[in-house]
Amino acid sequence: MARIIRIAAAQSGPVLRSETRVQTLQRLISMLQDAASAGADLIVFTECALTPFFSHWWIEDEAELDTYYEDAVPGVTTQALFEEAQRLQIGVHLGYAERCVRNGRKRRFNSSVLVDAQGDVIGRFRKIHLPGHADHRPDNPFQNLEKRYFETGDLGFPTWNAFGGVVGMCICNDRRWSETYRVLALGGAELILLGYNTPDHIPEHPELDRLVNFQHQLCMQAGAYQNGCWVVAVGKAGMEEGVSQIGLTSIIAPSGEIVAQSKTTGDELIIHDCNLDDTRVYKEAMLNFEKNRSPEHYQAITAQRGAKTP
Ligand code: CDV
Repeated sequence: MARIIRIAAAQSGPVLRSETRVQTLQRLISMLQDAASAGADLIVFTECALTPFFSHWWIEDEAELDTYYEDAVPGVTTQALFEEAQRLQIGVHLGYAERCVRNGRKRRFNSSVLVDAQGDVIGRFRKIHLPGHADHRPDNPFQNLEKRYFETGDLGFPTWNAFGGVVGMCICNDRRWSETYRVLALGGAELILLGYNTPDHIPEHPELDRLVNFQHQLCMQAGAYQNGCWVVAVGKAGMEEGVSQIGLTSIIAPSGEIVAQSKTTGDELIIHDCNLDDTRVYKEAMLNFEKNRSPEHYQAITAQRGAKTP
């Protein structure tokens, strides 16, 4: 029997600072209900879906910064969402800013959680490739302070048996790095879920403006094809607190083709039946890792050139 999973990619329009968590959650619940009505097995929300992307502005006050993080997901703040998902029997991928205490030290991560249709947590991921800077750049039209507000993820790139296949996660900038897909695919990933907040302009590099949409798609289409995976990428869209975010939420087949894409800059669902068996022609033939990769040779070349890590 074909392993088809109906996936709803739930793009978020702008989330303003004036919006309450309850209001934002209600927007997500509304998309969840629409996804369930359309028969989706899984809904995928974006990076830091519960708040505006606060890395875009400088926050000095610790108490104010804390208001953007969650101590537990699922937890009190997100209870209504996960209860509704369980009632509707639909899995959930949700990105959020995570705060936790380890050995008496407060730690902050840019995280995502994957929950099954019964409401059980399948797995968690913490973003590894943190873009931006840790210093205040008041001359820029907006900041990109992920290096200040988050630590590098410490969970690696795990994969899980879920939804009839093998699933992995990454977050936003992780999608630009080939090793993200390769490590996940070496772990058997057939489906990669990710959320992102991508502005259409990087203050330090205006010369890249014209390429933003192209490169957003390029890295994911290549990652999907070169690793024989489905990639479901869900964005924030529209003008959020002075930052224009690209949207372009996409579902990408293992062929590298974009099979569904958002058209608006607001809350929008795109839905596709992802056949996990479409990965086979790549994983078992053209891009069969076992038969065709030669990691021992990559090592040798790396050593010759004095590079750090293969
Ligand atoms: N949230 C992100 O990781 N955004 C980056 C931007 C800053 C380039 C991205 O890779 O889309």
